[in-house]
Amino acid sequence: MSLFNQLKSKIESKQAVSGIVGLGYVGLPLAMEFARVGFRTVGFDVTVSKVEKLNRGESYIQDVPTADVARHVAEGRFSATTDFAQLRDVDTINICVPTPLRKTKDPDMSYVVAATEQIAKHIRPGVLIILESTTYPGTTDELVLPMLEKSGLKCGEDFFLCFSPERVDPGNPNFHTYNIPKVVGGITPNCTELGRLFYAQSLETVVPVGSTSVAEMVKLLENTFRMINIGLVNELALMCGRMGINVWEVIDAAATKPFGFMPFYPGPGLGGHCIPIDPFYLSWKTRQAGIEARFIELAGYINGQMPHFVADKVQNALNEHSKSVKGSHVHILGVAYKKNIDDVRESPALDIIHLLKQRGARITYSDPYVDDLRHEGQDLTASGVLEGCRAADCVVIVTDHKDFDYGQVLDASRLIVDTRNAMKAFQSGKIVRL
Ligand code: SAJ
Repeated sequence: MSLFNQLKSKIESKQAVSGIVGLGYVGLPLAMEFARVGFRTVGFDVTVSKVEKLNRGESYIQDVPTADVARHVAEGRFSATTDFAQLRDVDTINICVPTPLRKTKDPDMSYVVAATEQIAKHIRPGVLIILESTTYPGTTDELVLPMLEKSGLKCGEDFFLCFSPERVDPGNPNFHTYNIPKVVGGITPNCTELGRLFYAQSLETVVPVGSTSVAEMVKLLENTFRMINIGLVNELALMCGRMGINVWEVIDAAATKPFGFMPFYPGPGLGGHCIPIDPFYLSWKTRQAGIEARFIELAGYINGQMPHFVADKVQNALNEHSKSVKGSHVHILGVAYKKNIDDVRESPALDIIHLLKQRGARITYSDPYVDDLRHEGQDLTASGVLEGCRAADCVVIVTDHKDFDYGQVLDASRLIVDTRNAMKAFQSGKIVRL
């Protein structure tokens, strides 16, 4: 029986042992889905504390209940290890490691390379390998495949290689790993078929595509689409600000169009570990091909200008109250990169705080999800919301968490710069809107 048919029957009978490299917000939920349907699953990570926590049956990922980890560990269906030699014992391997940007906005492939090196070291015939980390089109074919074939094994016959973009949306109450359609593309049709079959055992919808590059490009289109449309409405906010038009009213009214329109909203800038990052994987690659990704560059510039625009708004608002930024107390409401989560990665709040400090303001902040802000040179501890609002010369709403009582904020504040339209229910001369 061919290696393809051997692996096919192992997957169909759920006898295949699944391996997940990288146990973060993508890898751990995926491991739980495979374990849930009966695959023996082994998680691989370089962080000892994560491995120890998981083997104690504890979760450290917001969307993965500890009870799930505990059950799968107790029933012997899931375990974690830092010993990559155990890759020899698994039949499928999902690579779910970070793909950040360097300061130069070039892709940092070091995590993917390190994971692939480990896999190449322990690869054996009959294994299915799937890269899930968001990356530029061509990565699987040009970077991962050659590293694996150095073993002498032939892709499509001895081992099988696919790309499948991760679409995890942390904190999303409706969409979870099992019910988010899964795109998968292989180096060969056999690879694609095994990838499709494997995911189909545990995920509701699988979308096979013709190649790894198509699958890589799908994810970049999805997130570049968001980044560019956010850039569009941010530029609209700048225009409307100059023309004295309420951009929020414009967007809400446009959103009544039942077709052909999708609302995006202006904001203080673009945060997170996906949207500000992924499009630059595409523009980096197209530049290698001699094509300038002008939309991405322009949207990146506009989104990057928003923190400066907010700092100017604060300066002008204080000026209207005969106060300079220098020496004023500014209280920031919300420092996470988007509402109702605790993640501050790439948060525009960090830029806004830096810019206002540069102009001499004294900064305090409140964020129910972020107790301490020790990021990118900041060293701040959260203070009480109303205490901060009462004491401040100007309050800036940067992240519109649901937990804030905006009526109380209005009563307690002298002046509010609202970058999220969080105060849309109120009319007051104290409010300066984006
Ligand atoms: N933002 C705006 N205006 C908008 C939407 C977002 O300024 O209209 C800002 C947010 O405040 C944040 C940044 O953009 O700072 C990114 O926000 P996001 O809503 O895109 O959230 P992310 O970064 O968590 O994006 C993830 C992505 N998921 C994956 O890559 C798998 C994205 O594809 C999802 O569409 C998005 O979640 C989502 O819908 O929540």
